[in-house]
Amino acid sequence: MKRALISVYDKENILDFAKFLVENGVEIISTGGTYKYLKENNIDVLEVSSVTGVNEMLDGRVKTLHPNIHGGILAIRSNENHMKSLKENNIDTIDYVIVNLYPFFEKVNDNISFEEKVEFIDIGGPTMLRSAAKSFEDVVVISDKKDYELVKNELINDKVVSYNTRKYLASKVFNLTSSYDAAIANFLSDDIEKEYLSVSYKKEMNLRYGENSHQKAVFYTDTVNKSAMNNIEKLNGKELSFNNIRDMDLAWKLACEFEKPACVATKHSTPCGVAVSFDVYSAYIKAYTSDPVSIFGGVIAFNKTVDEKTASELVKIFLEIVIAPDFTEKALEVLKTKKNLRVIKCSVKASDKYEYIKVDGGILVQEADNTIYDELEFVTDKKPSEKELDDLEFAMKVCKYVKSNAIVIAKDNVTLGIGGGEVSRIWASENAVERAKKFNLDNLVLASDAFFPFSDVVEYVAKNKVVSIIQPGGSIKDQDSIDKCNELGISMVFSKIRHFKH
Ligand code: 93A
Repeated sequence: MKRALISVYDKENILDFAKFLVENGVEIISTGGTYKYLKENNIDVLEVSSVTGVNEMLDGRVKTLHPNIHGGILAIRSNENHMKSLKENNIDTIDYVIVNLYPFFEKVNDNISFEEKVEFIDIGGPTMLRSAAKSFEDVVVISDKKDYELVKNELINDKVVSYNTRKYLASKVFNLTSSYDAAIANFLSDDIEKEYLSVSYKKEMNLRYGENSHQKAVFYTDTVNKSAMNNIEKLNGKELSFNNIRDMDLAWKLACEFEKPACVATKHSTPCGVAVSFDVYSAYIKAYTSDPVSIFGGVIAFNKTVDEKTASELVKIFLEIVIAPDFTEKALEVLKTKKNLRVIKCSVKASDKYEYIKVDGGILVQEADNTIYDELEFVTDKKPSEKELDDLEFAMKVCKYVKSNAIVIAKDNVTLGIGGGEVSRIWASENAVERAKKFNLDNLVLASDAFFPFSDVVEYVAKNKVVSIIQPGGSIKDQDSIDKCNELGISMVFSKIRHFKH
């Protein structure tokens, strides 16, 4: 007679599957809660304690951790010695192991005490799953309730569960238990310097393709840390693509840098127009006007609720995504007139602590760049005005999100020229200046993500209406740039924090 051990925290769909097994001559053994549930629903079931000869103990911490269980799972059926040992110890084989774990992934974020969270660390469940998965030659292991149907169908059609399916189910077990353990490791310590990197991500969705259409891609979300991209809700539009999620992530992070109403337009993971103003409408108009060309097909992020007036402007051009903390009902109605426009609500600020960057054969981990600067050093004869200081801070915030070498020229909390991704700082400056020139404005400010190795940038931008500069400083030739500012009568401040983005 075949035997199945069923121990499930989540009891959804188990009745139907257990009934099916019983009807097919399988004897069922279960742990306390599962036993009770099956019994109440008139399913023939034996209690685990009748197999182990020991009652559940330590408030359920020890239920199935017993040789009568693990011997019955782990014995290699084709190995005579194994089978002899089972016989000598009066142990019967277990052929199906159906377990779903204590919901640690869910509970770790709940508002419960540390000790209560610890109790949601399942020990017996993963142990049974791992035993059964190792024994996949002889044992069918189900760790996901979605697989009841798969196993049921094979049993109906072929009377047996195939080798490939058993192996697939075993691989699912180790995939689950490794991320389950990683989540526990993170919960106990999220120190990035520990011996192994424990990251626990669960598949959110398959994506149609990756950065390009010939690349397969999947979106995984963090099981432990619930930050921006696992708190998004799509209110309208086509499914999100790989590039959409990346662009949206950057746009959202930058929008989260501002307190006052802000609009961030991005293209290819690069800010192309950013503005802070007294309301979202005017922020959008300013961001749009600052570069009405690149925004086409772009991703727009707001840090405040989008209203109808703004929505009516947004639908005038082709956009991929609008992301905001919320939308008024009327705004949503307007945006929904564009059936492909992805409208995304994101209820939390970007707050990831770490950033992972893949290299061939490895992974680099660093703390996220969660600062702008702590204090400024005023290094020139001329000091920036209050208004210029405000613009310098604005420009540096944008600069942080532009690929290095990054130069941002701004005025009145609006970007006028963004030069990024250049291999020389002077070229980045030239790009920014060329764009800013179109507006024919003066009294511009400039931010640079890293120090100036020479005084050439100062000389060039001062001639092009820049009157105040913010840069981290730290070059051995800092004095040359300071002298040049003094000579040309402009101000410069050192932020002392570099914002490389490679
Ligand atoms: O507390 S445990 O770590 N110790 C065990 O021996 C054990 N055996 C099964 N947790 C254990 N389980 C888990 O109990 C299973 O993984 C399942 O999630 C749950 C089912 O308990 P019940 O049948 O009492 O509802």
